[in-house]
Amino acid sequence: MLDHLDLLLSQAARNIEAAASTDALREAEVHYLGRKGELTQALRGLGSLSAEERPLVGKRANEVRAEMEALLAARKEALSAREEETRRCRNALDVTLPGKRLRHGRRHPLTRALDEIKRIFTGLGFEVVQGPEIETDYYGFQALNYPPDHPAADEAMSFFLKDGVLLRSQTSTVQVRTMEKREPPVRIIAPGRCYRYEAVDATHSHSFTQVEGLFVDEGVSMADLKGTLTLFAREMFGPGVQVRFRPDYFPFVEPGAEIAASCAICKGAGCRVCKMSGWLELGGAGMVHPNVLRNVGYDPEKYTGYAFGMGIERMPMIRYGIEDMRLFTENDIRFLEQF
Ligand code: FA5
Repeated sequence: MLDHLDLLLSQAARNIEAAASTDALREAEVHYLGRKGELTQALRGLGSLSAEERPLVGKRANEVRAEMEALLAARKEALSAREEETRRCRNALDVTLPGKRLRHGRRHPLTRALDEIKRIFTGLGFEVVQGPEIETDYYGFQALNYPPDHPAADEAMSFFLKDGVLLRSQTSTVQVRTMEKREPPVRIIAPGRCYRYEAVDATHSHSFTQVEGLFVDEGVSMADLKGTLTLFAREMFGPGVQVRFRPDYFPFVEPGAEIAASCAICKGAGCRVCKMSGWLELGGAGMVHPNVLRNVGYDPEKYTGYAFGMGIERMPMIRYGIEDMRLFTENDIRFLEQF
């Protein structure tokens, strides 16, 4: 009987070692240690043994069971690790496969211009503020010193949403909103979308972007305005650019000016971009009208200020020689990927 137990153990050891998978190992376990397994069968004969032999065989049977269990556990660990490894390899990526090319996005030329504008003006001490695109009559016209019958307040020029409420036609509305909330000194720029009831062509759209600038303090003069805008134009379009002021009228400034920069492309000699004039119009500017200062509760005897408003689309158009502003909104990848 003892010999039979040893034989079972050596057979089991061989089978366990030979098991190539955890499934095969489970079969071997059932075969030797299961309820109807070899060891249980062998122990059935225990009753027919003599009283001296029985405890010896019983003890040996327990040892054999313990050894088989230890062999099974060791083999199970080895096989599980190998199977896990195989599973991992099967799921692994083939790093040698060529990958899909990722298309790089680019920032839109208008976003780039806007970022550049903010960078230059914040460097000069201006703060960037925002105002609403939907405005009331008051901020759009009255507070900006428009006379009641001014054509800009006409429905033929602006998009009215309902009586007294319209889409802003210029960022100058943000001047008033900002001054109402603060005491001087106020030094801000306000970039944003504007809307006008206008026919679309290469240089005009019903929706476009402007950047407003405002500086109010004691002793601010037109010379400060010219100096600031000249610095801005040189940073934006290159050194050597000149800024030209010509008299112009806006109800909310006095005196008012049209601002133009010398053409950075032809250096003023005349070219296709500046339509042979040597100058490129940037927008309007001037000294804040005393009535506007009064409307926001500032004392015009104490404070003066300048304001300017420029079209943002113009800037990348000048910088990159883009002839038609409709290209900005067409989303044509062939255009956009050039920037
Ligand atoms: C104004 O809008 C004034 N608010 C500017 C200003 C601000 C004057 C502060 C004084 C003090 P104007 O209408 O000229 O001015 O517009 C300024 C610029 O906005 C234009 O030079 C142009 O670059 C741009 N712009 C105006 N209308 C359009 C349009 N329909 N499409 C594209 N750009 C436009």
